[in-house]
Amino acid sequence: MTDPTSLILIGLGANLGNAEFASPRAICEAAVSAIEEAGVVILRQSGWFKSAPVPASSQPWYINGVIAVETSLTPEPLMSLMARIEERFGRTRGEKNAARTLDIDLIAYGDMVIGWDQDETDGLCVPHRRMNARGFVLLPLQEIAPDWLHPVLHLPLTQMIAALDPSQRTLRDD
Ligand code: PH2
Ligand code: MG
Ligand code: MG
Repeated sequence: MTDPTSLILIGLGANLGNAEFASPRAICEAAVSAIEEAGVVILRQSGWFKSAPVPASSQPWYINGVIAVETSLTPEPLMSLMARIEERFGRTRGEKNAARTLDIDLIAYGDMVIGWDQDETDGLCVPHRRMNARGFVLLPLQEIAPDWLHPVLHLPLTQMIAALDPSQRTLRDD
């Protein structure tokens, strides 16, 4: 098994449909295919989860999932590819945390640490700055890489999941 700390991890989320796909889940599934068609190899894919919006709001619940991939793209070009796929699925950028047709986040790039010493709003940050406090990332990730360790916080998934705020509701979308 690949060393879990060497995995490139991508999170997907959506809570709106678009003209082509009625449901956020269909968008997320199509987004995984689009990532694959772009030449990125999908090594592992979690199940889909439904999760209450964080922070709590009256927005629709999200569909979330995590994939582990193999690619020769370094973080910046991989992020650009993800942004292009978001746009193709109708993503528009409005307010922070606004409802969206598709969000693709780089959760981790092996044990690489980038941007943690910079202001939150500046540029690329891996591991994703708030992934340790998001059930909709941690629970799918636990399915595909249960032994993953946070390269900055040095915490295992079990510990980050145990520390989640109880308001974070993340359920399998079977
Ligand atoms: N993404 C956000 C903000 N809030 N909440 C849930 N449940 N799932 C998300 O993917 C999500 C969110 C910003 O990217
Ligand atoms: Mg996000
Ligand atoms: Mg994003």
